[in-house]
Amino acid sequence: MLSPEQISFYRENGYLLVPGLLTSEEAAAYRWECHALAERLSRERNIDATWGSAREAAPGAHSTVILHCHDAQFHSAAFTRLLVDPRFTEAASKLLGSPNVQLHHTKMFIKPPEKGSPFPMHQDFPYFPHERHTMMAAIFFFDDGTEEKGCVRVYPGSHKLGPLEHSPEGGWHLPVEEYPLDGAVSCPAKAGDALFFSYLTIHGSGLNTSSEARTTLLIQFRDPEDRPTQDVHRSRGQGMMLAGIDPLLPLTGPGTGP
Ligand SMILES: O=C(O)CCC(=O)C(=O)O
Repeated sequence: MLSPEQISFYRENGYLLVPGLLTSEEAAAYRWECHALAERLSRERNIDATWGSAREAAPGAHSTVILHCHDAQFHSAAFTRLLVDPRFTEAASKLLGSPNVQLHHTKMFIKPPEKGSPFPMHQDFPYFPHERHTMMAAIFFFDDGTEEKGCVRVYPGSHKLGPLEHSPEGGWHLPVEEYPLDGAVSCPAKAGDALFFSYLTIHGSGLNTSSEARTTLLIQFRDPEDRPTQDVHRSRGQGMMLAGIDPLLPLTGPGTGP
């Protein structure tokens, strides 16, 4: 359960690190699932998802890699269980301010040792704009996300700025001179922690220069009554209810026909 102080911190700053949402044993089991998945996928194709703009944003980022899998719950049931884990859905519901929590998509990321790619600072808004801006992310850390491993960084309170203009080149990102990685607040995390943030919160992350991988799953979710303003970023499983109900579905969706 989140405390009133944690909820008001989130409202004020646009992000919240929840320590120990999973046990270290659970985090280790999810970490194993992620690495096994990356290995299966890498046998078939290149799963590097380094942004073109990341190569300009961080010195030394020219030959870096970030292993990625979208919609991880379609590859392993372990992730399906995490999506509906009440420790996650209760926190998500409290921060959304709605009993109803709807899945948008998931992304697994592994920043490999010594060469894990950074993410330039950005809002997630331009990727999937919505009417009421309820969209949020929770990043689960399955091993420690230290500064050296390229932890997530945020500009606290930036969610109050509203949608900002981004450059679409090499991944939607903000001007590097205006929003440098170094100017943001680091959010180091331990295995089992979860970092929640609004899709308007300016965030990014640094290079992994350590000798260990950084392994995470990002769950993107929203209030189901908040509708997209553009038909973009459709994902498998999008619309699945993680908590509560979808009050709009009886009007528009499956189950309404003969
Ligand atoms: O995992 C990270 O370091 C940041 C991920 C991110 O910024 C994103 O997926 O939008």
